Amino acid sequence: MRKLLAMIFCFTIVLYSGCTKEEQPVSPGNTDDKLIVVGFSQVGAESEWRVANTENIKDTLTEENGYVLIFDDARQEQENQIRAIRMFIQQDVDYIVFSPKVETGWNSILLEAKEADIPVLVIDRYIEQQDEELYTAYIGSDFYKEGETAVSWLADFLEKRGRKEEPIRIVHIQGTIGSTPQIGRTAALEEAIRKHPNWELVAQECGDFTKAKAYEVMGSILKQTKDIDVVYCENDGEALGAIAAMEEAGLKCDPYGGVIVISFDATRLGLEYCLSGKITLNVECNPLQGPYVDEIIKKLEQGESIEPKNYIDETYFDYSSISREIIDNRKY
Ligand code: GZL
Repeated sequence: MRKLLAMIFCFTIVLYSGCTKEEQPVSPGNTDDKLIVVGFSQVGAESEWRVANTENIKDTLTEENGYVLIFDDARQEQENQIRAIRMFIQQDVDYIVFSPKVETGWNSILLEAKEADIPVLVIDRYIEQQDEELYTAYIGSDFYKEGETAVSWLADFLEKRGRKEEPIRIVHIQGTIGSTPQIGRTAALEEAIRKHPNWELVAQECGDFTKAKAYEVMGSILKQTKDIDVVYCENDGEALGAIAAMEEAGLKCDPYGGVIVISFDATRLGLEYCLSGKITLNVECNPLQGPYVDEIIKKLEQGESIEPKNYIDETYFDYSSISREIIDNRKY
């Protein structure tokens, strides 16, 4: 008898993997609630931030919490995300959740999801919106505000050190071109450079949110000039790559007369660099979006109204405010 039960149980587990929502058995424990089937298309695994974002979604959309999660890693290719979303539509999932690698190129596939009557939740990055309402809700960060936080802090820091009028030579390492965080964080810096005539952009290159690419482009920049006051990196991975390249070239990265490094994400690794002073300012970008997704789906399941745009609260840390205790208590 136990063997027969074990076989039935294994067969049930196999059913979970590829069947549609109609075939979903009820969740163990509550006999009347069907599990909510969610297809999640993730950009990739390019940074510590992305890994934390993925882990948080997986830790939230669990079977115990009433879900079957179908996960796809697009490995940084938009085509893979479009293919995954089409697969979710064919599997007739209950919801589609995705973080769009870039803002454009989604209208056609999201129209297919709309025609299949499958609600889409956009997380993390944003999509360029045409006339149709192609998604149900957005959960993420205000990236321009993150950039504004960084440049306002920098202006204040320089003024306090009597460098308000001094020439400030800035290297800018951008994230994935066309992604919402790159667009917002870049716009804030470029606006600040327009406002501060003594701030000069000596180089602007794409680091694609990775340590390896940032190390490579920073190395090329250093062959042209080492007369650099600030390096503005659009995530922690880029900051680590740029710092490695600068230290190899004999430059010091610190707020005490060295190169001022600004970063975004405030991952635990990035904050370790902040504690050492190698990163002077780290603006938080919160990847813990799973609970927001769970709350919105549960509201939709109950027919309750939801906010179409949901921004996550964020803060910043600098070389003087960061501490071992803060880092040890961080969730990512
Ligand atoms: C921001 C997120 C960015 C992070 C990077 O919400 O899209 O992508 O800042 C990640 O670390 O690669």
